[in-house]
Amino acid sequence: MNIKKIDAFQIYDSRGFPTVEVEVTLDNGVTGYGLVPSGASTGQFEALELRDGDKNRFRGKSVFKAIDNIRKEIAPSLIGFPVTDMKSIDMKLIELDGTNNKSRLGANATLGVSMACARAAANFRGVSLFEYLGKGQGHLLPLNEIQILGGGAHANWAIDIQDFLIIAVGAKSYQETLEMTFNIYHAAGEIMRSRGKSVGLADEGGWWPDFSSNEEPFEVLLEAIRMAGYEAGKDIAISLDIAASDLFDGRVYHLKKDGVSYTPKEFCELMISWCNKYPIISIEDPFADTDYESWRAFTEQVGGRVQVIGDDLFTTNIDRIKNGIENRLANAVLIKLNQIGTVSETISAIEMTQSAGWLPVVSARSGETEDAFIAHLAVATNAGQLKVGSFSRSERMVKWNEVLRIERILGNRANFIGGELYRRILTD
Ligand code: 2PG
Ligand code: MG
Repeated sequence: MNIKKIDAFQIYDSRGFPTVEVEVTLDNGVTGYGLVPSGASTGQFEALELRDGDKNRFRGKSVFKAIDNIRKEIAPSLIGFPVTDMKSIDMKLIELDGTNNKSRLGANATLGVSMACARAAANFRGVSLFEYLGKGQGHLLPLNEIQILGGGAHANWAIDIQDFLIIAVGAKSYQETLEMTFNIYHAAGEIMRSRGKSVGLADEGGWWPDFSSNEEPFEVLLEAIRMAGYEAGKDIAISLDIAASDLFDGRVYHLKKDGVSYTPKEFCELMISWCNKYPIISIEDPFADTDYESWRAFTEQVGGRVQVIGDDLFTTNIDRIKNGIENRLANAVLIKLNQIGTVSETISAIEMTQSAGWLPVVSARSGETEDAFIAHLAVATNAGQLKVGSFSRSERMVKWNEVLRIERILGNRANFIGGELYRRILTD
């Protein structure tokens, strides 16, 4: 079944910023769409998100050039292509762009087309997207990593650390992870309100804190876990995204809220001390994407008991992941479609991560849409983990809810192993 038409439009993401919607139509009239997300704490090695930069329109953020590239360059080259040949479609997009970071056509252009083609192909086959992407092999429901408190670039630097998240390691089912999260999210909200610390919601739906230090959130989290009736470390573990590239000036790490700067060695010691002091199961981007030495030292010391995730470090790029595996920089990889710009390359990144015995975490961006593509991607690849931000706001909930629908479709083929997953990497 061949592609008949590809069209693109400017729509708006969860921050109200312009983004790309693509619609693909097949010869038989079947269609598929793809909506492109957008990050705020973006890594310097990510594929390029093309924005117009015209200060007179949408503060420079419109995406009309990317849309033009889809209409004028990508569409004419892909019309007539068999839609189920995902690899060739994505190869064609890479070749058409011709750069190593999608900077000519824009990763927002290539990704929108790649996602829309995948969805049109699934629709043509009459199967769910996860079944199409996973060739019928995807059955593992993800353990969720859910933000309770937001900070960093997502909350105007109310605190320096970007995400305080929880993982329901004791949950017996996917549904139970949501129930446990619900209980803790609302307990945390109550605590914040009663202490006069809540000023609203951060970009990903977590509570926007008014804290006086970067460690105060740990207390609130631990109290919320207790108040909700769970045991920290057993039922619920803490997870952090430090997003440390944003804290590093090339020489030292700054925690402005605490008024302290740390050399890489000192910052590594601080991260290790947090892992010793709090029930942390997972930590993402504890160091800048150039500070390999700290990554290696940290992973060597705590990698046997803590999941160490590279986000800005790897940017879903197989060359960077390969380097990370060879140099033992981490033991897990954050996976974001728009960091690399096609669905096939994203799946290759997941496969490379898994074949090294590492864990992938499929992730949303802080600027999200109503597209639940990543819920399908997580199940399709048996990735085992999904990170979407918090437990509020529909651009987040649509992903958690989509996994519930996938669970119903899978029926008794669905599998959930919860915290057991970490046995694959944590040996201590
Ligand atoms: C991250 C993401 C999602 P952003 O750092 O992991 O939380 O943020 O999309 O802003 O890069
Ligand atoms: Mg991150």
